[in-house]
Amino acid sequence: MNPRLSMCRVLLIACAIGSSLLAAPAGADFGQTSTAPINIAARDAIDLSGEWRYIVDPLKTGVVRADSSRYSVFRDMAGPENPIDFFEYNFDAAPRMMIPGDWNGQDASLTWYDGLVWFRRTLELAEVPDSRQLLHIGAANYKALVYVNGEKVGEHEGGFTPFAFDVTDKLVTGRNSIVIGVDSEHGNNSVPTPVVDWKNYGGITRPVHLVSLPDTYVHDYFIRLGSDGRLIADVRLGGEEVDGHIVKVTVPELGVELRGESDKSGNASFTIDSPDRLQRWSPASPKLYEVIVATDEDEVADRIGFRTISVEGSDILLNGDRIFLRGISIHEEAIGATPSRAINVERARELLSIAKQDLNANFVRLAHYPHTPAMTRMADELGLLVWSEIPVYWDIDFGNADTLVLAKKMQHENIIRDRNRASIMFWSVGNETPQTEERLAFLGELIDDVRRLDDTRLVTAALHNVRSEGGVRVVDDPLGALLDVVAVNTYQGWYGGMSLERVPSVQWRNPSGKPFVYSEFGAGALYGFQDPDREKFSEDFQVAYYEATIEMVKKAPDLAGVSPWILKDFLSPRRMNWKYQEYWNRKGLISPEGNKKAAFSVLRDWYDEIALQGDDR
Ligand code: GCB
Repeated sequence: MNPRLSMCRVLLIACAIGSSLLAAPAGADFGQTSTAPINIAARDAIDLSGEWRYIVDPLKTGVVRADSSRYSVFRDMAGPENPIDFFEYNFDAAPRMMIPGDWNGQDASLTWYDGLVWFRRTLELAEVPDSRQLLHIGAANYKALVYVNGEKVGEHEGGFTPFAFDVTDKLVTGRNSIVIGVDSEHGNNSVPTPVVDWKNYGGITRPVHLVSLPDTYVHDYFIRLGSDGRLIADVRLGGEEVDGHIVKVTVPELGVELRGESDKSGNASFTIDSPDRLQRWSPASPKLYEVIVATDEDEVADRIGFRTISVEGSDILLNGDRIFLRGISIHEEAIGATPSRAINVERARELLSIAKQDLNANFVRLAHYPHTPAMTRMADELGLLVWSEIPVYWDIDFGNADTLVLAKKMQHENIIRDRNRASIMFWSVGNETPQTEERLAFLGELIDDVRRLDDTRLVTAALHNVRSEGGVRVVDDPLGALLDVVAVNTYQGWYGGMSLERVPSVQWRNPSGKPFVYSEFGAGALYGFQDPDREKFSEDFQVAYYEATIEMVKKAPDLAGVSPWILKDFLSPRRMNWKYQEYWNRKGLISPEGNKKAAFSVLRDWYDEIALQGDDR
């Protein structure tokens, strides 16, 4: 046996994780002040997926008249057993829709509905469980009000991250009513604001579970290679009396068994030399290991890959070797003429396989908000590096302290949920934000938080403030100084008057000396529209655009990768040109139904060429 491994078998003394953001969750309100336990799919849980009754409440009467039994939808009282004169709602008579799912694609009258919908699911319990019960919601866009048996258990703001509430003392033997009011409306202080270039799908878009947990349980963990290549495991317990529990982290295939005791805050930390036979994760070889995190009362199994990510000058290094990112941007929207926001494992495999196999990509930008764990886990499995982003998009209310709290919370929830995913390379703090002092201070705080929560990945943001100096495009947004990687979106030849002939000769300068990525470029094309004269929106134009832009980007100094915009056409109400768009942003390389446009192979050919040069590690 490897002597280092045998050393791993000794009892290791636990130490605190030591971050204020990782406050002990004992008895916490998971919704607003902390994060939900991670890796719900691996827990003992009742999956509440399936048909839920729904009531559309356009005037938000259930909220405005919450004190009236006639109107308080969330109480779910309408029925013969409650004989008041009458109720203004009745779940038993209401239509049903599938959860997880957005309402827009399931009820034609709700295609563009933006407002409040109440959902109800009943649950028969033969007896009240004697263990701790958490109601866990993968995501609900945008605000959620959660009730169990008529009592409010909490609320959550933010459409793309998980939240959970302890409902142990709300459950009863027999029939239980779970009501979730979801309001998709955004305001000027929300993140994002109402003005975005994608469809604002409403509803409970990710799974809902009733999770059974022991009194003291594994709340979250972060198991990774540190920048020095050592194996680090931080475990945090939640629940009661978190002090003094045996905590074990095992990686059976590597013979690693770490054992320690939790401290007063429920934290246990371990660091060991990596076993020699550890195979590192990479796009070319996406090796995942079974990892088991256990205490004397709880056990959670995960599949985790190990790799290092760093920067050296203008290069991005994966496992110490330079990598060029052959990427593509993706929205969370399924393939199909009436798409859905709800992406399950099959849909994730479908989208990401097109990127990995058909396009020969090694990188995906999951724009512009945290995608479902089905996507990030699939990226782990298929071998795709990931850009993960929060919806700090365009001009949000950067001067508003509450908006900052909200953005921090979203980022915190996203990072805690996904920081065990080897695929994630970048945490992005925003997209195309204005160059102001307020924005710099706001994003500066988010960047500090990322570094506190995860020092094993790179911080970036998609910039768009570019200065022209003697015809050269200079990317010197002051935000670049705070980032590890400078990324920029560019649409010359599509927006603005520049002809495609000029595009290849456009020069760029990146004064930061840091790695430089084109986080977007693209042009619209209606699948099947051919035009030798290359009218905009023809496939021929898109081909010429990609050829010209690839020529331009190839010459960019310090180029570390690209993620053109975008894999698939996606719905966006801003796209109202009925000749070509019909509410679709047509910059996809595939049509809504998944048909490849001609430009797909232009990008694929370039990626094949790069991969042949040996940049695929
Ligand atoms: C951008 C935005 C992206 C839009 C895209 C477009 O710069 O980041 O969200 O969808 O341009 O198509 O205009």
